[in-house]
Formats: sequence, C-alpha cells, structure tokens
Amino acid sequence: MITVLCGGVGAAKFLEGLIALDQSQEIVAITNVGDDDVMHGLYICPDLDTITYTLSGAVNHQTGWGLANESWRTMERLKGLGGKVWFQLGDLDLATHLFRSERLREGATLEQVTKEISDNAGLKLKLLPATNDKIRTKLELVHPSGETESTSFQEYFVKYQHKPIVKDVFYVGSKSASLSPSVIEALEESERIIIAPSNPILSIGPILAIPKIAETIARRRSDVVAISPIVDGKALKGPADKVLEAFGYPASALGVAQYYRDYISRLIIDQIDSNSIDQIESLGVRVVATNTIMTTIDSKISLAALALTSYER
Ligand code: FO1
Ligand code: CA
Repeated sequence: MITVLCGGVGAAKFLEGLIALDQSQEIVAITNVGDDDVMHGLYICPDLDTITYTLSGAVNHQTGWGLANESWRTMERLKGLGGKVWFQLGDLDLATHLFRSERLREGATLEQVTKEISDNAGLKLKLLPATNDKIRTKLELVHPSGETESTSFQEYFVKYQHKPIVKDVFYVGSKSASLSPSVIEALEESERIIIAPSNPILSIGPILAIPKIAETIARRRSDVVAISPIVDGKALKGPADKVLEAFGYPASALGVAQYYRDYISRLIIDQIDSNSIDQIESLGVRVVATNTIMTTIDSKISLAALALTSYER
C-alpha cells in the first residue's frame, strides 16, 4: 500500500503516473478538504472532484477543474436572476454536487459518498477525504487598496483570483477533526507515504493541521517523501510561492524543505534547482533532483517511479 497526501491538480497528475506505474499496488489518496464549501446550498469538494475527474479522463484540461465539454446554462439563468456566479458550476458538474449533498443529508459520511462517486467513475485507487469532519481554510487578506478582509478559501482563490496578500491562514476545525478507520489504516500500514506536488500551506497544510495525522507522519518520517511544487522559485500552478513567502519561507525548493522538514526524509526537487541540494540536505532531508514537470504520461510515470525508489538513497 502507498499513501499519497493530496491537493488538487498537481496531486491528480502525480496519481495518474503512480497508477500507470504499477496496477497491482494499492494506492490511497488522502485528500485536502480545506477548500470545501457550500454554494447555493450544495456541498462542493474541489480537490476530491479534481482528482476524480482527472483520473477518469473527464477533467477540463484547460482549467484543471470541472468537466470537459461542459455547458453553463444554469449559471446563465442564475446570473439573469441576480444570483451569485463568481464560482462557476457547470451543468454536468452540478450533478456531482446535487448527488453528494443529498447523500450527506441522508446521513452518509463524506468518505462514503466519495467512494460512491469514485467507484462510479471507475477509479483504480482509494480516494479518501482527510477527515469526515469539517475543516475550512480561512485567510486573512490585505487587498491592493490596503483594506484587510477575512475570507473563505474560495473567496480568496476564485473571487479575488489569489491576488491579495495573505497575512494569515487558519484551518478552522482541524484540531478537533477525527480520522476514519481507513485513513488511520493508510497512514499506519502503507509502506511509503508521498506528499504530492501540491501547495504546501494551502493544500497539504490543512491535512497536516489534523494533530493525529501530523503525529503519524512525523513518526513515519523515514518513509515519507515529498515532491516540491516550486520550480525555479515559482509555483507550477496557483499562489504557493507567494504564500510560502508570506509565512517567512523562501519561495523555493529550500522553502518547501523547511516547511516539511519534520515530516519528510526525502524531497524530490526539479533538476533546475540542483544548486540548493546542499542547503536542503543540511536540514536532514535527502534530495533527489529530476524533471518534475508532468506534461506527458511518461514524465508522470518517471516521477512516480522516482518517488518510490528515492528511499534507496
Ligand atoms: N476555480 C476557479 O478559478 N473558478 C471557478 O469558477 C471554479 C469553480 C469550481 C467549481 C467546482 C469545483 O470543484 C472547482 C472549481 N474551481 C474553480 C476550482 C477550485 O476553486 C479549486 O479549489 C482551486 O482550483 C484550488 O485548488
Ligand atoms: Ca486545492
């Protein structure tokens, strides 16, 4: 069994490689729920859905989220009514949220509904929300005007297009979040734990903010490898670089290593960042440098293979 701690797009691409590499290996994806929100009364789980849509080949590759060949008639009508449309929900994507919301109202756990949706999509892995309890990532922002505001993750990310400066991040609910038996089993029994190339503070942070998960990962540090989502000082996608800097970490592979140092014994960085190997290794984290840009299926498989063999170093 291999466990991967996951955010959205970067994790989904990495999982494509890991699944293609070895079909016989059980893969568990423990996924961020800090981005989850309720929109129009519907329960939205962006990272779980991005993984499901990507691995089933249904994702919109232009955006990285939502479905390909989507239509937007519901949003047009909603806009006509004067409703909230800054968060775009496609006509087909809406069915996922209707299904999930109804099942949750009926008393299903998020893990159960996620299994129903991912089984239906034919996924060849066990997709688990990090917790069935509610964790909400909240941000303290400073707008370009100088005004400060406290917002939800989706307001920061989508409504404000991650432009404001991030002053602080809170993972509301994480301290009291409990773990399902499947999450505990994955964390305890996996031979290896991989931290996907996701935003350390905004995607992996909410998972590590659950005390039981942080304790287990730190105890298993010698079996944990992360892949840096920062290449040449820039985030592959989204605001990971800016947010690391806001927290006093350099926006670099070294900053990622500093953030994860208690949890990982290995870090995979891009070959372009090879000049930081010595500094990272001085933190007690061994480095493997390679091409980490996952454009083709072959590049995803190579990265997954390296994540598994990095322990031999
Ligand atoms: N991201 C956007 O940038 N704009 C959107 O309108 C948007 C809608 C949306 C709907 C469903 C869903 O599952 C995800 C959606 N996302 C959208 C992506 C989402 O906000 C992710 O949390 C971010 O991409 C960060 O991982
Ligand atoms: Ca996310």
